[in-house]
Amino acid sequence: MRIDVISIFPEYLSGLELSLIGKAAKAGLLDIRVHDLRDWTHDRHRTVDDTPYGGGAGMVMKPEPWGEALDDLAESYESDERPTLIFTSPSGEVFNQKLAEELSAKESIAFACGRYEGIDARVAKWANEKFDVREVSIGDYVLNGGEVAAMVMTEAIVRLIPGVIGNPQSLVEESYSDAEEGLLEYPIYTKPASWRGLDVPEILLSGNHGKIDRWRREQSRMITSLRRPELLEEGE
Ligand code: 6GU
Repeated sequence: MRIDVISIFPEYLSGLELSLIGKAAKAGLLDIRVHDLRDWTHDRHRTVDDTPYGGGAGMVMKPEPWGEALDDLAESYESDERPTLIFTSPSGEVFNQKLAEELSAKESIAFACGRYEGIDARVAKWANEKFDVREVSIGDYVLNGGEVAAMVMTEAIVRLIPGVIGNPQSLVEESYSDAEEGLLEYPIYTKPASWRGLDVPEILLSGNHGKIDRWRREQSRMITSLRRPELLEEGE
């Protein structure tokens, strides 16, 4: 999979070279390319923003650098599949595991990281010609820019690519997975069986896997109903 990120803070994305994602890149499973939007400006100050038409607080990202950057990006693909272009935005559809799964099957994804009050709305409209465009948020709160959001989505997507995670069974048994009926994960324990006066639930030491499975499912339902009751309704 190829992932491109366009940002005015490319250094922000250096975290993607670490850990599991960095390893996947070194193993050739992943090709991550980070670009500085200012490389597509032509003025001395490398200007990327301007005041909003209609008034209001804050600045808006100018369309011209984005247009040129996305032109060059669109030209650079070798694959025939239409690349997916994600505009990060607190007003987008909310990212979740289902979207992560869908995106993990793509050949090429690109992130356009907005800053300030956002990118001139014509950019996303124009980009539809060459990309499958989506506007995506990572949750109901406001960040200063899309860089951290792009990293969050990249991590959630990349770990689903076959071969990135050593033991694929761990993907099956986690929160939000189909096998767990989209519920939150049950509590887990390791040795010692007794620690600071707290004991591991006895059933987990019983060796009875039918009972253990039932106990875990019950725990999942309980935790989900307490923390995320809306997930129980979705699964039914
Ligand atoms: Cl994707 N961008 C920004 N700026 N804020 C956010 C977000 C994205 N998702 C949640 N808040």
